[in-house]
Amino acid sequence: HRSTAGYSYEKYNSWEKISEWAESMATENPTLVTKTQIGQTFEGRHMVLLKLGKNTGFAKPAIFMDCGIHAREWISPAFCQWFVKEAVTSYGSDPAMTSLLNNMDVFVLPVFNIDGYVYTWTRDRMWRKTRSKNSGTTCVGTDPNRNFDAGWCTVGASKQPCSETYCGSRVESEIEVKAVADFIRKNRSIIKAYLTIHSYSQLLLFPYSYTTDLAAHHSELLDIARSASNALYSLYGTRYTSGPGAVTIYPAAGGSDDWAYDLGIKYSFTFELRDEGRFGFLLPESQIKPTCEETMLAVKYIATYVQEH
Ligand code: ING
Ligand code: ZN
Repeated sequence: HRSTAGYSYEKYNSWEKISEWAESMATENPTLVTKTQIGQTFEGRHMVLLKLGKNTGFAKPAIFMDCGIHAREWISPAFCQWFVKEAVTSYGSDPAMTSLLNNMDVFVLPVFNIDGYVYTWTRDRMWRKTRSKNSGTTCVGTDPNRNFDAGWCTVGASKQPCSETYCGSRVESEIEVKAVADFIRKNRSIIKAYLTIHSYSQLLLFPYSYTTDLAAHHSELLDIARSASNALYSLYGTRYTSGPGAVTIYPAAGGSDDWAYDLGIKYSFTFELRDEGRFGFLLPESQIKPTCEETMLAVKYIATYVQEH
């Protein structure tokens, strides 16, 4: 009897709920939503990926968006769920969403670090990393956003397994990171944009974070980020800062956006959603709706831009 009717987009949902929701989304919207698996987590959970887009019978350019790389950033998976809901409910009535899904596919990974997310629900609300075992220590987990092949472990990352920013034993040591990287590599010719959703700090970041060198497309990316932030601001006046990661937040190597950019995906952005620290990772459920509504405007701005370029 599983159905998405009555699903709570304004609450934080457990992985069990999200996983059943993803299944129902696909079965209830067969012409718009396809569910696939890109791999398994360290603890054996299926990594669910939703492909949103009107079936045209030919390959379309695509956008890849992931949520929940970091376990405790609960507003992030909430946004991916919100985005999928908005896609299926506004397709056919909202011109921007209709055009987007007619002309492109949007791959949505609702929770990247599922084992970590489950751990924040059951054991430690402030857990950040994966839940993989490390040899020679009882400390668990690697920071998945330090585990990508982008200046790996050179700056803003630690070689100590007990650190919150442990870069892992090698590039893509994390099975979840390998699954995402493999999927993006396999689809690199069609993926035009990579969006990764974190919290918190209200930032719209783009490469680079592993170096203070400016990206080749710095001014275009800055223009897009500023315009997307303006769109977001227009709804509730929430202020975002835009810029390259290294100088806007802190230098950090091994991040997914830098890796995607160096792979050739020009439109690569990291969102840091609400708030600025009052509640931090413990953003109240009352803020899910406004946060997701305003973030939709920024994501749709970027998606429309990418569609037109
Ligand atoms: N912030 C990101 C982090 O992984 C970041 C910032 C973005 C680093 C892009 C590297 C690349 O630390 C949070 N809140 O996780
Ligand atoms: Zn994060």
